[in-house]
Amino acid sequence: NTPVANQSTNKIWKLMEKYLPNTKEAIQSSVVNHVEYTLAKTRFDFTLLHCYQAVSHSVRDRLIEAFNDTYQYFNNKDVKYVYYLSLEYLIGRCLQNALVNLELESQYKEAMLDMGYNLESVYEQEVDPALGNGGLGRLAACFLDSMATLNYPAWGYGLRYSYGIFRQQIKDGYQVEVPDYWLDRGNPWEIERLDVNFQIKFYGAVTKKVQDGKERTTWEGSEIIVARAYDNPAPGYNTFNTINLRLWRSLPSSEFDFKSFNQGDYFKALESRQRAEFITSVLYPNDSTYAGKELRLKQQYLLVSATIQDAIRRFKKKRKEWKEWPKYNALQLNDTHPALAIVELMRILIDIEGLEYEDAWELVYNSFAYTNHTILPEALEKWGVELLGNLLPRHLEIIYNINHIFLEKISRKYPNDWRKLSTLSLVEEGTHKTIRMANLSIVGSHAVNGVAALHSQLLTTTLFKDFYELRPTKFQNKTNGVTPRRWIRCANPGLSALLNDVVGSDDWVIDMDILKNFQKIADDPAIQNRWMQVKRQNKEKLYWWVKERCGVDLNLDSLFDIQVKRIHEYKRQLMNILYVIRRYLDIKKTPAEERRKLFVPRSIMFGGKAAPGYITAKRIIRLVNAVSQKVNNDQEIGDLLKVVFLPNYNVSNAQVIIPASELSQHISTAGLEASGTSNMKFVMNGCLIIGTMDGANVEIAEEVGEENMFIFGARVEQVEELRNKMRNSNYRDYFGPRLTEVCDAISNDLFGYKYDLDALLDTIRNKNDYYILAADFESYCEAQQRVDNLYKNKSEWTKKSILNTLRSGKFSSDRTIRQYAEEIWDLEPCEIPNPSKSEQER
Ligand code: AZC
Repeated sequence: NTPVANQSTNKIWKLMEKYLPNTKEAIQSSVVNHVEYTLAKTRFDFTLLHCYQAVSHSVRDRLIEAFNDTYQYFNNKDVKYVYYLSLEYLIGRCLQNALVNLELESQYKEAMLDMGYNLESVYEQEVDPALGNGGLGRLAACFLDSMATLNYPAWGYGLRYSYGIFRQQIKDGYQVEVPDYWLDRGNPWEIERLDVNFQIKFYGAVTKKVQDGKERTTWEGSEIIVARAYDNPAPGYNTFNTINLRLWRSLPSSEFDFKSFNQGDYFKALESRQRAEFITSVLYPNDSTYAGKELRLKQQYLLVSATIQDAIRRFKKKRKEWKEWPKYNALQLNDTHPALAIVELMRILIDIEGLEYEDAWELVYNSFAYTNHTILPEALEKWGVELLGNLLPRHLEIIYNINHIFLEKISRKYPNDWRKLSTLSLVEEGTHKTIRMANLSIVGSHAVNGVAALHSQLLTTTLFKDFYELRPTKFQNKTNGVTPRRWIRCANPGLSALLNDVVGSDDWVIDMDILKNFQKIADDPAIQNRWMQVKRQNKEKLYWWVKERCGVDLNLDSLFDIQVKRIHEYKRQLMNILYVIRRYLDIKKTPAEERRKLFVPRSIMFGGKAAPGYITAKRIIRLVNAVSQKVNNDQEIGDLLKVVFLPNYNVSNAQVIIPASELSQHISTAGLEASGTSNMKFVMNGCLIIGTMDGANVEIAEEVGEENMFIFGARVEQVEELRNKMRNSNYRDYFGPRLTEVCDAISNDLFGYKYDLDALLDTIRNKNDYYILAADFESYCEAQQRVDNLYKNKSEWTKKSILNTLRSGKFSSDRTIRQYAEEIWDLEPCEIPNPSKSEQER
């Protein structure tokens, strides 16, 4: 007997009404249920990994309740959504973050301890999903946390790569890349949506026909695949709101290669299915150079097309009129990687929905906004017209159309100004004609922003100067931020407890600005002592981490001095390691009995991945390891200086490294680091910065005070002049004696690897020093001397450390996201009632 539909759904709803209880017994029984029924494990073959999986499933059940309620609520309230489009998300481990944000960490700790498990070691079982390269991907993850915490109706959209960024191993001092198949133990956090699939087309032909006196264009793709949704709940803190990171996976479509199949070529047919799966197989491991490969373009289009189709479906369910689109949808482009979304929405509106071109453009323009993350020319995406036109013929046509109309306006405004026309054009002419994705993103967006004040200013005066002059009001700044939930509350429990005591509550976790009110504690000796104890415990944790992975015994009393970030010439890890050599030579020259008086013991650590094809970056890693080997084994030096390369820098390692660090290096050539975000994490964790006036360092100096940092080096305005000066001289003139001695030591084979290292030095010799390392070297050495001097005074150092944390409020991503919501997205928060706070049923 089939039940009457209504009756059966009513019954289901009744049964679903209750939320899972969070008593110790309820938590334990839910974990045990998952052990038995989800994992099908017995007590005889049960490991710590299974424990992690069962706990995660139990936490996920709770996330799902919040997650479903959140979108149901948004839907009922008929809110405006923001869609955050990004090819990268470095979300890091999920278990602890979910427990902290659901405010269930202590309950789970107790429940697990009672069953004989230490929750900390359960956390360690989780793989770190690394679906991004660096700053841009981690920023997207911090933004999700803030959007959920601030109750904004938001969706994150990205790709579910099977292989994240490679795992870095160090063999013989060289970087070796190992594929990161992160899904091999399953992923308890994701929800596969078997019923959310969209068709994605590639290649094929465009046809035009006249219908009712109107030209109609259609595009038939010749390769059709499917994008399937995988949902990843992102819980807010101190709220029941939980939002979704929807990641697309490519799959073959059901209409797979029938021709081969019917011709009896079974294996050829299967091969074409596998090609479809390959699209979301691997993340491109380039941080700041653009790949130019067809597969990458396919990835970008897949994200864009599936996301736009999903957003349109959601919009249409409410049966709104098209003109209401911008009122209900904001789309944010995380760099130009998803810029084709502009064109895809145009295509659907014109070709499928039948809108007039101008009407479609208005909807697109008013809903899109674009964030730029770098002014490095090698990172700017330019797709070859041939490649693009072959893969997406209709999109190329639309781009030409957009450009045509745009350039017509320009030539009316600036008659005969060919320079303007050619720089503003979406098309770069030449033997190899390309489409400039940044120009497309600017023209198609109502707002364009940089990621720190200095960077945004440079955009309007250099890279996008002509666009700025055309429409100054379009350009904005949104200084980056990081989430204090992951970067203090999860990563630094000792500091969190201390801040709770100082503030008298944990309100700072959602309102970092209140820390400013407690600055007088910086002078309090009792607080200073506790502060030092917390740092010491964090240093001990890193000590063991380093001992286990690098086999080096660090001196816990030494200054922990750290530079962790992608390896790039503009970030100048090379300057750091050359200074380390300088220090080494100076110590050696000093009589043994005076060394400890003159030099503060230091443990200098480097970490970061080099793009696999970036030879100079790889040589920098080689140099660090060569120096490390020499210095660490020099009996004369002992624990006065240790140098370590920390392998495989990623989010979960950062959570150990950052809280343990005392000095952190952000020493890019002025003007080249758009913002930096780890600088913010270090400051929050009471770490002093040695840095240039670049990116967000400038604003950090404004907030914490230059006197609480070690600022050095040329300012942006001086860089070009210094380069010119170099062009007219021999490197022996602009190197100065201290740097010359260091380079000579390397060339004289003090560290071995002469071939590699000489090639590396050539990047700064012979007028090549584009990153003005030599010009900044002396001032860097002086700043390092100031570091030593201050470290000798523990109380002064600690005072500055405390002030760094208390004055870091601006750099919470909550502040950043509020600004995006108010100044770009025009988005209101929508908080769903919290059942745990009001005993209600669903
Ligand atoms: C980075 C910038 O290099 C970094 O300065 C910034 O903090 C970060 O974005 C977040 O805005 N850029 C990238 O990771 N990648 C590209 C292509 O810019």
